[in-house]
Amino acid sequence: GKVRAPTHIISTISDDRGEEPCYAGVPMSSIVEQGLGVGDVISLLWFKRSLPRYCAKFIEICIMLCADHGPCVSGAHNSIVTARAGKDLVSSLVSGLLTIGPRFGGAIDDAARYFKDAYDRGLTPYEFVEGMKKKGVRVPGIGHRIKRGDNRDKRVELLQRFARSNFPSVKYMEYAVQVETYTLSKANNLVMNVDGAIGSLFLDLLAGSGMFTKQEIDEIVEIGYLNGLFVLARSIGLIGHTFDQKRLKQPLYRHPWEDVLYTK
Ligand code: Q5B
Repeated sequence: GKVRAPTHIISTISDDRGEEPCYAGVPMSSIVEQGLGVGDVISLLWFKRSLPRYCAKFIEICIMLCADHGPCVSGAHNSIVTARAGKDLVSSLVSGLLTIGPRFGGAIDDAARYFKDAYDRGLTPYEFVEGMKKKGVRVPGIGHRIKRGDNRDKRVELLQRFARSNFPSVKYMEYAVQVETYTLSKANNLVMNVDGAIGSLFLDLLAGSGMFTKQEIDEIVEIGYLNGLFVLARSIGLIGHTFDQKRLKQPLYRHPWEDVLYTK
């Protein structure tokens, strides 16, 4: 019979060999004709399945709410400085993206990992937070440079409100809220941030939608899909900041001497 040479690449999410590209088996024309959105496209390309409309809508809300947070945050600052150094769009974009990590925007996966582990093991918020302190690990998804107990992050409220009205269960989010109540009793800056809200709510989406097995959920959390939401969303803002600087014909950035503490 015919012998197939072993392939060098295995791909399971998309196929462009037919008349039109398919995402997880769904032809592009069908995506457009059904009026699907970017949340549905992410469902197909990242999770390899069509998710219920409320899940796709939740993904879209995450993307919209994380698209930008002004020029002063790490990512936008880097993109602005790079654009002002005369670099191209891709260089300016990636220099901003490279700041996304455990402190800035890239705490979603760890928030999901730690909240899931603590909730599934039945830890009280006190046991969880104090256990993290003993290990010298900051609680991912908690804390913000400008948000406070009396000036909460509106994005967190909006995500929680959507989930409370649309998700079958919000048990991980409620646990994260209890953790926040405890951390706020320690310091006013230890609010739940957008990474913590998305991390805990995505656990609820995965567990409550009935679309994923327990093994699949563990794999998604272990691989770390969720920082991808912030990376994708913030790219919109970083591209905007790059265009803004170029439109404004801003000169090369140089940080003022007065704002540096020169010391020996
Ligand atoms: N402490 C976010 O810190 C920040 C603690 C904590 C226990 C914590 C910090 C943190 C975890 C990572 C995380 C996502 C670095 C943040 C984002 C997107 C953004 C950004 C924007 C956007 C802020 C003061 C005291 C110290 C610390 C203690 C702080 N956090 N203890 N668990 N999580 N969080 N990142 O204000 O005793 O004095 O030594 O790492 O979730 O990135 O808008 O700006 O859309 O762009 O610099 O929203 O919370 O506070 O470092 O001076 O700490 O609080 O140990 O205690 P800060 P620090 P002590 S959302």
